[in-house]
Amino acid sequence: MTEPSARIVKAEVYEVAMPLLKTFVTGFGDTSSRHTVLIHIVDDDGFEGWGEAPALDHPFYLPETTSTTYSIVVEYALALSLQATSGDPRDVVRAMSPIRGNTFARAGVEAAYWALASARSGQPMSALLGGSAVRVAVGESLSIADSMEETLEEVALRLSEGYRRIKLKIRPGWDVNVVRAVRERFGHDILLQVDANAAYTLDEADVFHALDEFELLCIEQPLGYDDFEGSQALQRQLETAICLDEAIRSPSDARRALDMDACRNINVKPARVGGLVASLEIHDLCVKRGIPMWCGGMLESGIGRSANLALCSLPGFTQPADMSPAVVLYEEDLVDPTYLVDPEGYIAVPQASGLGFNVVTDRITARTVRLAVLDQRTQTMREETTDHFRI
Ligand code: OSB
Ligand code: MG
Repeated sequence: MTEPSARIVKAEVYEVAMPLLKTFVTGFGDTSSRHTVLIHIVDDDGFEGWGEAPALDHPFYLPETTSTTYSIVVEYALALSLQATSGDPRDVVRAMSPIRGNTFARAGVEAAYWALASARSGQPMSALLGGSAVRVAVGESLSIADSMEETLEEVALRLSEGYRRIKLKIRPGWDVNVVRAVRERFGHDILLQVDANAAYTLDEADVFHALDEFELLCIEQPLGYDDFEGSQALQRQLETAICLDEAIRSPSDARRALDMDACRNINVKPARVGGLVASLEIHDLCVKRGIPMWCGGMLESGIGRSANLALCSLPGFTQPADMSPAVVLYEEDLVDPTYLVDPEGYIAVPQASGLGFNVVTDRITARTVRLAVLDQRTQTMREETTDHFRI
């Protein structure tokens, strides 16, 4: 086994355009343009790590955007990571801890160090995190469609492809009707849940009382993105577990939500909660308290999905993950071969060390709209590309 630390001699931060095959429509609005942030580090033994900081372009899901994330990574997170006492990801987390919020930026940098640590140790990332599952059950997160028929067709398609759970995005006017239609067509044997993306207020609790009759796995983020008290009041009125997504942005948020019974299910997205170390903390908390948990997604490329897959190999991840493959979302992935859902509805956890996927640097270069690189002499980041065009 190679020593866990070496000096970082190359660091790059990319903003990359990833055109979606179709607009992602949710309770927070439409996502038609998608740019993501990639972090690439190389050490003096030639080992490398890739990480993704998958904030959305706009501030409608959470405050962070692609631009703010890129800036925080370039101006603060990478610089702090370089001051870590070792390349151990836990030291890197500590070094970046002065940064408040900006969870996506910290998570992306941290992920690159996990991939690097995995490459150096020769062990898969899942094993470094303490996971052992070799495959992950996957569900589809269905965008709000133009018609009910379109939704029913897509549910039928995904079920026939093996997906193990369906998540319907809902918003006022597209909620009880779509859940009823799916239950009527596909029955009660399929695992079904909804995600409101914070589109309702407590005044609209009637909708959730109606949804309570449909044996849903959970109702994800029904109320405001930071409304713990509202969620607690609503959870008291419902049989169905409320799952919090947007509201949980740190392990302490998770503890607070569970202590006050604001939710009985948690969607863990490493990027949203501030990284893999934070995700492990939430995992352990949920296991201790018997709270069901699953891994959400941020429409990551294969680079970001790799870290999510490694995390999902831990035993607490008992419900199917949001992990639609890149072929469903994008023209092409940034890794090749890309990850796919098998006929039983599982994605294989990469068993190779490092990222576990082959990164296609030509595709990244072709899609780059901004790039900053580390100047070794001054230990500062230098902007290489300044044409801020948007594809
Ligand atoms: O609320 O879970 C969400 C994607 C972007 C932003 C928010 C959400 C989502 C998804 C996950 O639904 C879809 C995926 O990554 O496959
Ligand atoms: Mg969600």
